[in-house]
Amino acid sequence: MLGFKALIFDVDGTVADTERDGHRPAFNAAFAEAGLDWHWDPPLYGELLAVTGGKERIRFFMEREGIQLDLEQDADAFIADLHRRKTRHYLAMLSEGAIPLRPGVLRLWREAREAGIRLAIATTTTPENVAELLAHVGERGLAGWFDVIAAGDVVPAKKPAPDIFQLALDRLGLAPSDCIAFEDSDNGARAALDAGLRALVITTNAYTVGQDFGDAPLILDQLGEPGASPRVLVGDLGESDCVDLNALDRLHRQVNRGAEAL
Ligand code: XBP
Ligand code: MG
Repeated sequence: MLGFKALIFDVDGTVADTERDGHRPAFNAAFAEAGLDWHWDPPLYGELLAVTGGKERIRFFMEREGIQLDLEQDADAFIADLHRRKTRHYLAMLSEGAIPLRPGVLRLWREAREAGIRLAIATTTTPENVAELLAHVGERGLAGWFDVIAAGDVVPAKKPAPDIFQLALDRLGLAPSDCIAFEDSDNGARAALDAGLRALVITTNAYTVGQDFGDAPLILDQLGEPGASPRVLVGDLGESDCVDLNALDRLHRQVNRGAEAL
């Protein structure tokens, strides 16, 4: 009997490597379409990823570059328009199946579903981005596997605030100790841990490797597949050779037994 009831996944960088070759070119296409000479190359985008949320990231860029709008221009409206353009470009990329799921993600979702473990998403990106990604990764009806998709502007504060994970827990009707969270970044790890999700799995990517993931008990370079083991940076998988339900149950018991021992 597995000791946990739900898996809660971040999206960008966790279930798919969306940032460098997805969101970033979509931002640049929006800037060009709006007649702006802004260009976010991969290193600059990596710095801007310190701020979650596309609209917040644009504002952060403008402030750090000292970009001033004309007096009659409303900054919120200007940013919202750029972000709508960006989302349109990003959705177009997703609709062409441009961005696959990371290794092990669909396998783990299938295993969880077969075992009666509930699935949820807690992400900073927009709900339509999540729906379009899930609709084009080769598994029909995938969005329907999720009991909860908590995404975007539905909470007052984005990651590293815990709000979106708290909303997912509320909508699941579960306690943090019933769940295991999956993230890729320092902001995401902070958000999950501050929501009480101590059973936290980090899968790093080129932008996040080396970041501070707090007390995350399991940090790897991917979830892996049977016969294609991930590189484990913190923690261990026990008898498993990839992140499967047995490895997750072991992690969940370790974290919660530790909590009981406190
Ligand atoms: C990552 C984010 C998002 C994306 C861009 O979200 O911070 O803002 O970078 O998407 P997460 P939007 O890791 O929580 O999935 O432009 O739609 O915000
Ligand atoms: Mg992420």
